[in-house]
Amino acid sequence: MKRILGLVLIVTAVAAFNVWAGGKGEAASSGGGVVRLKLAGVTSDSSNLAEAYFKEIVEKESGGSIVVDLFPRNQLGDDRACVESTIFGDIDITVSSTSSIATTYHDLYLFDAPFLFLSNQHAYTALDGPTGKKILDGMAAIGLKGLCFWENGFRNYTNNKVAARAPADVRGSKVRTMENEIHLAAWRAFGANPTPMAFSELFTALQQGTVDAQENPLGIIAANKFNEVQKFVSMTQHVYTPYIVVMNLSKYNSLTAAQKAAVDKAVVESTKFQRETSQRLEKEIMDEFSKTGRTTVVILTEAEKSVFQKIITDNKIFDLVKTKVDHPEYVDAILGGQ
Ligand code: TK8
Repeated sequence: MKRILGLVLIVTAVAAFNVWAGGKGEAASSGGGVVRLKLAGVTSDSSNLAEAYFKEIVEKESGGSIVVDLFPRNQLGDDRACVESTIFGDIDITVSSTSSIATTYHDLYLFDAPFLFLSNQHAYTALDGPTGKKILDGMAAIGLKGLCFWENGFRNYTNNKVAARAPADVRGSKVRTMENEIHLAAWRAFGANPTPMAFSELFTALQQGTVDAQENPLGIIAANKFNEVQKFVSMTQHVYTPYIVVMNLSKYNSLTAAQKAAVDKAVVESTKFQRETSQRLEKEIMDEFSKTGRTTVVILTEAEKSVFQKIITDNKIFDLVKTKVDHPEYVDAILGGQ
């Protein structure tokens, strides 16, 4: 009897300590009952800031019962490697470009369709609406909890030779693309000579001239200093690439209701923050490129962009997208404004 009473006292004391320590946010390194989440981030400043913001909210809202350890700037590997580690549970949360993992989760090919989104707002409406939710929820089939979509941004073509404004200017150029079939097909249709390559090899390839050109959103171009090895940034805005933030599903399910609520709240708030930051930084990056003068930002008119868009239509790239995704009806839903 005495022994049982002793045990009850100890358990109660430990629980009380956890509540006290948690409430003061002091449970961080004590281990006892604290859940540590390993978060792998990408090489974009807006994402890095949002990763830190996510950590802050989760830790505060969970009363210190969750600690998020940040591994920003792809230090644990390329997006695809990190997502695979998240499926296995070696990493708990990963931020990844959707295009990098479309081979693993086919519905993400949807977002590789060039000129699917013509504005950031259209992207947000679709990604936060019913189609986006279905795509996030569908990730359960591969052991992931799809948390949300952040913004990598509209992709732009950079090169060293010409202030590109038209398909004729990219003809024959050896442009690095992601290892993604839709991107390859689109660049072939534009008349370029696309070369798929891992992102981690890209800077050196540009520097050494293994490839002439690449395409990425402004935030990635600036954070990886591609502007130091590329003279022209043409604002082709041919593909809007979202980031998808994923979590190991069993890890999410193992959290208490209160901890899940903390994660869910951080997801909503960090998404708003990340997109606002992405838009703000894109403006700053354009100003800075123009000011330093080393990189010329080439603004395409709507008419110039629509020449690229027509090539996508004429080459039936959307039909190719529909053969790659598991749910071709999502393409039409998004085109219909959802
Ligand atoms: C960013 C990477 C990269 C992607 C690429 O996380 O490979 O070009 O756009 O920016 O996934």
